[in-house]
Amino acid sequence: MPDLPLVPAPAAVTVVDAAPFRLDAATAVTGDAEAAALLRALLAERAGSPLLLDAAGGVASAVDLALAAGGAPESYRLTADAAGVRIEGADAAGLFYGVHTLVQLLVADDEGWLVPAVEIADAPRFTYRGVMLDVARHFHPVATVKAYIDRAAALKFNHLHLHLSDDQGWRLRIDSRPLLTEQGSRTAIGGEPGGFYTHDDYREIVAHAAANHMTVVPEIDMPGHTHAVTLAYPELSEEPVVTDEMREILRVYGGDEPVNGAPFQGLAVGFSSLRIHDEVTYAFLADVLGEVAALTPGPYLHVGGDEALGTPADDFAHFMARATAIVEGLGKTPITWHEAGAAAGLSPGTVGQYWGFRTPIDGMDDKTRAFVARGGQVILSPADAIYLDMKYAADAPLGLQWAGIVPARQAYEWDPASVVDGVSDAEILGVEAPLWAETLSTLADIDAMAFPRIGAAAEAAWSPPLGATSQRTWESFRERVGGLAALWTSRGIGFTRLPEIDWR
Ligand code: TNX
Repeated sequence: MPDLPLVPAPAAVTVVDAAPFRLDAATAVTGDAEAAALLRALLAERAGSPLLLDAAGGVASAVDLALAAGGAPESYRLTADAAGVRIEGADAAGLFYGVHTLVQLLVADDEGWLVPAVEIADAPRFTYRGVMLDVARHFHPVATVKAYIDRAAALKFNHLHLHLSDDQGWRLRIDSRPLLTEQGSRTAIGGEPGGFYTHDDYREIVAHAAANHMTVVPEIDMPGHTHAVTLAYPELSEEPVVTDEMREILRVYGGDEPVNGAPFQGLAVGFSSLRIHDEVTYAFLADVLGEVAALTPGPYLHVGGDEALGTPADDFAHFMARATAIVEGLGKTPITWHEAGAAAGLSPGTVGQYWGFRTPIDGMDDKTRAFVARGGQVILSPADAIYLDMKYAADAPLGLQWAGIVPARQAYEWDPASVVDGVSDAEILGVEAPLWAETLSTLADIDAMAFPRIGAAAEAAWSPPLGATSQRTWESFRERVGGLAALWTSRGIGFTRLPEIDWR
């Protein structure tokens, strides 16, 4: 019998040799009202019509949803047998995750819907489980972001990192610096239309995330990746530093060389920089970061720091030290990409996000350990495993391949504690799967790249280490994730039917 189609794999699952639970119009939901409403909505979506008790029918059985003190944060227990289903959540998030697990368990037979007899005890490995969406290279409207939140939350991700600014566009209205969006948001890669979020749009995203137990992590990427600023406040920017390598990328993928004051619609990275030794730059940071912090209830503010290729190392260090100090002064915890680990003077406690390979090269591991030495933790996003924009096959129509082709098995078979020596569970805040949007214009594009490999990232973030349970093997994963095809289809998710997966 195949493993139950649960992704991410729970900490402990016991299949009980007993009759299943039958769920139908005579099944009542009792207990926590919020979780009950979620369950009704998810079951109706799965079944195509309301599935649970309507007031007219008599009650034959129940799904009981309860908060129960004592478990680890976000944990839950689920038991099902012929008599009923009970989910106990340690907190509201745990109950939410238990409900999503129940929906994954649902199977159809000739007479209706069944839940196999099981006992599940589940809790996350890491507290930070993130997905990142790039809304700068291509702008993605609020509805798309909300849809991605729904998809990620169902896989037990609890942070949404929004990459809000880059060379190609500035995507969040800043009232104190209105030209950023008035001038800097109009276009996207390939001449496609741009866009930006108003404060109300952003609040709507934050609220939708919160309703799905997700925290928004806004990123303003600096000092590189800031060409869009030149459209609005040219006095803040250096002249572009364009290398032969960048010219080659522009030749292959299309796009003109960057010129300050003109929109950049190509794909090259690393040519732009804010002015490091000019105080107007730090007044700008105080305005922008102050406003972003005020709009953001979550504890983190990401200030980028990747690929500042034209910025001398000392200047880069000076800038990142000041940027992280500003974030600290706003009462938030700074996050930066791993390059900033090398910056002496970085604010202690800054979280480092590792985007190197499963096997580090070029001192990426030293830079990453430096965050820990300063009292910070690390988020792991190894590019050749969980960069969801990497092509899954050489002939994939979308995606990039600078970190190689990443089949689902490669996305799955790595362990967060084995990437950087000296960075294991205690030093790891969590795992995040970025989705860069150079080649992705629509929700259908996002789905096609993210699914199914997002499931592998979910397991790295939530489930026990590889091999620690019988489910944490590639063979089990390819069966379990394949068993989610019908659920994903009912939710409108346009996943890619990778031949590696055992789709059912
Ligand atoms: C690298 S990794 C980037 C992004 C690109 C991405 C494409 C990192 C922090 N920066 O600027 O969009 O590769 O995969």
